[in-house]
Amino acid sequence: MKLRKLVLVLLTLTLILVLAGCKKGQKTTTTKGPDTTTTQPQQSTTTTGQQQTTTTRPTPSQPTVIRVAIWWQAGDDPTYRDPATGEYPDAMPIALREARLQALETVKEQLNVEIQFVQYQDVFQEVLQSVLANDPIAEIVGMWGGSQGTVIGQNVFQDITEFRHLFGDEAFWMLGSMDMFGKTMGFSFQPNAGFEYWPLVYNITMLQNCDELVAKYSDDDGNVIIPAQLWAEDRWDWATFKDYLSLIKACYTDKGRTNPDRGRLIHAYEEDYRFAINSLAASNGEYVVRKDGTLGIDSEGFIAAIEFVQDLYNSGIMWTETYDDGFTPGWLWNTYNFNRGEAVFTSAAGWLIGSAVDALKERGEELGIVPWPKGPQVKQNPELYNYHTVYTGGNSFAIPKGVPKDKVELAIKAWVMYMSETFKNLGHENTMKYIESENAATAAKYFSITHEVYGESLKKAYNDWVNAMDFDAREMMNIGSVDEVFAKIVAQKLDARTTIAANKAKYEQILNEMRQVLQGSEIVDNQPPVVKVKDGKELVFKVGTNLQSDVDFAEYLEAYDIGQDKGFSIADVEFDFNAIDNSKPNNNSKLKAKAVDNKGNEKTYEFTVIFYEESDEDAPIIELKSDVTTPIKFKLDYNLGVVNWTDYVNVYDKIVDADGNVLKDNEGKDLTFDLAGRLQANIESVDVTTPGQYTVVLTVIDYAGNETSFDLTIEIVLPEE
Ligand SMILES: [Ca+2]
Ligand SMILES: [Ca+2]
Repeated sequence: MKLRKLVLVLLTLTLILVLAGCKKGQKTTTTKGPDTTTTQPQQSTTTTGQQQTTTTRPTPSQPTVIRVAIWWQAGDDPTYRDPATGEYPDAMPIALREARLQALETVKEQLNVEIQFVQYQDVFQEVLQSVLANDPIAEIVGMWGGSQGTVIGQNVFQDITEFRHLFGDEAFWMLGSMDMFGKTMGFSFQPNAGFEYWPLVYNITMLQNCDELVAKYSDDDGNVIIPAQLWAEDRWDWATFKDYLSLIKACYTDKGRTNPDRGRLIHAYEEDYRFAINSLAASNGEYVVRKDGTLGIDSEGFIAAIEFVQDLYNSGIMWTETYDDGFTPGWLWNTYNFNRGEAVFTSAAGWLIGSAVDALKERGEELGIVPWPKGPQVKQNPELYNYHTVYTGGNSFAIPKGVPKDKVELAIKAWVMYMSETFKNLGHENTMKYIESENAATAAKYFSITHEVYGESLKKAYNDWVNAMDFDAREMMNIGSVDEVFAKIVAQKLDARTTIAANKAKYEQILNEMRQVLQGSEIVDNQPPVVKVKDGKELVFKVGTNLQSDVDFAEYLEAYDIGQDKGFSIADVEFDFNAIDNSKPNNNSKLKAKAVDNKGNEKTYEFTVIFYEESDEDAPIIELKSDVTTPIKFKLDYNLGVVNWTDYVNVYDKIVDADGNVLKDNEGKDLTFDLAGRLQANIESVDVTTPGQYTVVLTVIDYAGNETSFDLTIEIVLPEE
């Protein structure tokens, strides 16, 4: 215990020193200015005959490198090439790559900045570790939607409020998606397009086939008036929505009409009510987390949205499929049902809209969209209550602490220029025109925007929906679980007001903690330590080895903390040997290792341990996979060094006991050790620059030391074109 305390004191001291170092480092760099590289005249010497001329002309200084860390280099880095073929991957459309490459050139010419993309493995670990070491992984860090909360909670990013002006007219769209507690914690990855949150959609054909609806909502020619038209006429509000749905219920559900495929009752509105509540609260001008960082779920307007959903649900207008717990909607199930024609309305998962269109088209039906109906608050007081579409931020960028001010400025300028140049290179006058054209393309792709009666209204509906997106920090503040409270209120018919009041404190606490973290300067370690097998080591032991007494795990495993527990080592790991069986050869023993850092971050790792019989004399097996035919073809100049040869062969050893008998499983099949990780390949004889057949010699040694080789025939071929 005393030792533990001493370690803590030492750690704290180290931390103070590190933090002091950070500050000092930052200051020094700031004073130095952005670029300490001096401009040197370039000398070029030309020899012409007997005469020697020396010309001196100034050249620009070395470009400043701005690194952008991302999670998917193949899709976002235009300079990325496949390590095997050296070619550009298919992940990025050719036109986009060219536009981006050209934009990179423009940034270099105009700002003398070279943008470099780096791919991280684990954003939760790497930003924290690198910022603590005062050596951030990049000047700009990209994060996918949903990942931000954990990283923001580490307080590793800078507030870039003072740089907002740099975004200007061309990059206005980047701002707003990471505004929290009055700070600008980051900016958007790409403009809102497509379907960021789940939109309200409906089956136009099923509306047309509903006489009750046509009787009340039809034009002079007797055509049903679709919701997009009602929206365009500013008639689409909660009361109309309910009235409209109840007429659909009357002609489908109440008459017991079923869909042809599964014979299931058709519902007017199948819904994951968690999404409906969020969307209807937004269409009533409310937020889960307001702009000022306060919680909005107990506001009158929010409660009204929950009660409205309860009303729709209790009156049988809305229906949902739930998981076994009886209250959690089955995530995508309502969208699937809608696609099968079992519902007339739903809010569809954004990524399933394409499949919805296809499914409806197959039955000769048509998909419609409409913004969420206006709530009473928004109708009465539009100045005070902002009608909007829920937007939880999507993918975004942030700037880590430790990047000096001048470099932050340069990084933002360079990125803004890179993005707007890319849009221009794609043939758009400016970013606004690009966004308009993207939205027009989306509307045209999914909806009948050329329909002579309601085409225009569908176009407007999609545009109004996508353009009304407004950031709600609920996801980034880690309080997305409030959805489960909403679900319970609806499914279990609870009182909205009292249930929200009873649950409010815990969400407020999460928000307050986040607020305190972001208001302070301290970096927060929210990551558990890592325990992993050392490079080149395997947890492989002879039968009978006692792991507890005979094995020094420091030889096999490494352990370190992600974050501030610098003293954490393998000695701090708690092992659990209960799932170890050393009595016979096997590959299903499990070693559990619990690691807790000095901040209480905890993680339990599980490693598979192998026990083998040392008397095994049977050679291991390398065999061609059943679907592989030789020679295996590789293109000229292919980098064979990156080939995973186990894609082509199975590599294993039969598990034998002390008597040499192969062990079998319950079904009588041979038990085997997977030796894929031990496969060696000798490619020395292959000349990838010359077409022809070659032999790659594959070798593996089993745990007892028996060796097997396999000659794999490959062929180097000319590219087809
Ligand atoms: Ca930690
Ligand atoms: Ca063997």
